[in-house]
Amino acid sequence: MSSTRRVALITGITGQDGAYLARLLLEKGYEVHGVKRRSSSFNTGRIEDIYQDPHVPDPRLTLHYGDLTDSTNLIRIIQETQPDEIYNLAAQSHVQVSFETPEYTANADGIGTLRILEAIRILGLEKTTRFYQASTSELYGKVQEVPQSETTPFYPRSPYAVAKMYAYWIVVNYREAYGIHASNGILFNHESPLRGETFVTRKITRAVAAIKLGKQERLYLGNMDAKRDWGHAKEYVEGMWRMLQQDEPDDYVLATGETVPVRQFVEWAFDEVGIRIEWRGEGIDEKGYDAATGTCLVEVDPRYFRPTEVDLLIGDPTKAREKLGWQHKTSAEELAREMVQADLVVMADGPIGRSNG
Ligand code: NDP
Ligand code: GDR
Repeated sequence: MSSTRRVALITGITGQDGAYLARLLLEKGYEVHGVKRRSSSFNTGRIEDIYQDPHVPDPRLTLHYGDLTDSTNLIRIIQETQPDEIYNLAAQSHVQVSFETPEYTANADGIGTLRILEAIRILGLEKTTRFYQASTSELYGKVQEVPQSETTPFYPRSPYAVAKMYAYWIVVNYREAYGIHASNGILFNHESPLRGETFVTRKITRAVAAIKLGKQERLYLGNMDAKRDWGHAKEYVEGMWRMLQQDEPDDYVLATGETVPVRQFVEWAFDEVGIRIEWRGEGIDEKGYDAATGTCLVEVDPRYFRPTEVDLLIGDPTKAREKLGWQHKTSAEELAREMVQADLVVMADGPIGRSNG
């Protein structure tokens, strides 16, 4: 192990952001360690191309079994790896699922963050290990003001967002109380071909690809009036890294500054495969038809409505632009088209897989 290499530890390395961040840090010359959960089937698909056999000498990427609900495990991993930077990306990250698993979500997303900060203290790494927390635009919840910035008040609207609110404030508190270089990235929605299959963008692009290939008949969605500020995950992980390179820790919004209704994302995705969607009906009776053939392709299913919804997110990334020199590049429309193209390849290859979300 080289002593000059910077060492990073990523929790949630098997997720969308973890996969992009691991690649970025390897490119920058870091020695990367990742925390991976034990699972009954392989869960390393997103990092397949950077995976290194543990038998190679002097590996640059090492995976450790772990879980954010297990303090002693986290302490041991941090002690063994002595990271210069920790990126806490692990979470039960699905908002709707958090209504069904509120206690687990609080444990992993809220207390899990505390466990890592405590591990830093217990091991005496307050002055040497920098910490990034994956905070979220879901903290804004019920609309208080637009666009939403670092000074906008929080009003979380789901067990997920409430758990992330605890995490946000414990990070601020440990920064102030113990001088830890700990920063919150308040990231607005970011997507990619690696996005989890049950988040709305990926659900749409997978369905569009499957419908185009004749493997699926219809796409069922919940609230299509919801508006999101969608950027590209690959660009957002660069912003995370930049936060930890600052002399002082701080909290930053990463966003595009543009907002798009779910319905519009659906239209772009179908357009990419040459289908123009025509909408008829309203509310739960709204349906999307192939304008050329009259076939119904999109339908509302109230099971995807949330007990409390976040209607409108639009971020103000001015601080990140001015202090970090960070800016998004990919528009939501470009993202939709890239994801459809990627899913056409994925879907052509095998079974479409089924999951609710
Ligand atoms: P994903 O759902 O794709 O990945 C989550 C990761 O966390 C996976 O590696 C998952 O493991 C792991 N994980 C879940 N629970 C635990 C646990 N108890 N212990 C250890 N690991 C666990 O999320 P994203 O990559 O999209 O998001 C990364 C982070 O950023 C999350 O914290 C999310 O809440 C937050 N965020 C995401 C935004 C987005 O738009 N993507 C926006 C703002 C914040 P496994 O692969 O085994 O499931
Ligand atoms: P979100 O993402 O809740 O913003 O959280 P998601 O893609 O799940 O929902 C976005 C919006 O689309 C509406 N919607 C549907 N959502 C899903 N999943 N499935 C559907 O069928 C559907 N139909 C309509 C939702 O109601 C919502 O308004 C994501 C996660 O990555 C969080 O971890 C992260 O913190 C936030 O983004 C920022």
